[in-house]
Formats: sequence, C-alpha cells, structure tokens
Amino acid sequence: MTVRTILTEPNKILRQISKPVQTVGKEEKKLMDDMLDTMYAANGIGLAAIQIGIPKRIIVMDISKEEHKKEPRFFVNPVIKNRDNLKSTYEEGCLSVPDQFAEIDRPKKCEVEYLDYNGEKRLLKADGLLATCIQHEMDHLEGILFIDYLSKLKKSIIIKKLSKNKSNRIVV
Ligand code: GNR
Ligand code: NI
Repeated sequence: MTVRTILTEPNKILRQISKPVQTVGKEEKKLMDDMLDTMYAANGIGLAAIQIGIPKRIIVMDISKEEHKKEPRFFVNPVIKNRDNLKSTYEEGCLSVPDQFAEIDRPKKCEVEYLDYNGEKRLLKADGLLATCIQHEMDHLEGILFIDYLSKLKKSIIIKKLSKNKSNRIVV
C-alpha cells in the first residue's frame, strides 16, 4: 500500500485516453490498493488511475461519510449502459484541479457495467452522488476534466490560477 503523487492540471498526461485492462491480476490489484490509499490520503471520494499517471481504465471510489465505515468500490473497464434524460447539478471538485469547484450538470442516474476487484462482471445502478462521481471518474478515462464543461473564460481563469500555484510551489 503506497500513497502516490496525484498529477494536477495543467498536465498533458491527464488528457490521455486510458486503455482497457486485459486481466485483473496481481499488478492491477496492487494498483487499486495504491489508488485507494492515495485517494483516502487526499480526502477524495474517487480516483482514476490516470490521476497517478497510469493510463488504465481503473477507478476507485468511496462515497461513505463515516471514517470507521469505509466502503471502497473498484471499477475496471467501466461502460455506461444507460443514462437518465433527467439531469442533476452538483458542485464538483477534482484532486487534479486543486481548490477549484464548479456546478456541473450530468445525468441524474446511470447504469454501469464493469469488472470488480476480483475481475467479476457487475452492474451498478447509480443515483445521486454515486452517479455524479462515477461519471466524473469515467470522464478521466477519456482525458476529460470537469473544467472542460465550463465557459472558455472560466476554464482559462482556473488554468491560469493552477499554473501560477504550480510555479510558486516550493519542491523539496
Ligand atoms: O473528491 C472528489 N470529490 C468530488 C466531488 C464532487 C464530484 C466529483 C468528485 S470526484 C473528486 C475526486 C476526483 O478528483 N476524482 O477524480
Ligand atoms: Ni477528478
């Protein structure tokens, strides 16, 4: 179990399209363990492998609120099977877009087919925060960030801020 570095925008790696996983083997399980550690350490509710620089179609999530009742979820090669016409708005943040938040509209419900930690095929019917989060994470697999849904002006202001913060950060 290792906490890895989360890449932040602007970084071209975050724009890569992630590749399907052939088998859920030892290497993939180790990656999922590390991703979970990294996500918890950063107080996030989701993380896609590309956020730690690995272009594989793997996502970890935990939307449980209580510290002592962890509910980790693992998604390998997720595919959206169905999405709601009804939209819901959620104030989104992203560990790769630190300290920036914006209201984003997405389908309220969706059904996702995926492989779990043990490589078994599953179907999840998601609603509310779960649906929002899985769609946010699946965007990462396509190199999409939530700021891509904002106006050009809002997006450029955010990217400018992030670039500035990056150049000011003291790296030891
Ligand atoms: O921790 C996170 N919180 C969050 C809040 C609203 C909508 C989506 C998210 S996902 C984010 C973690 C992250 O960046 N995952 O890619
Ligand atoms: Ni994100």
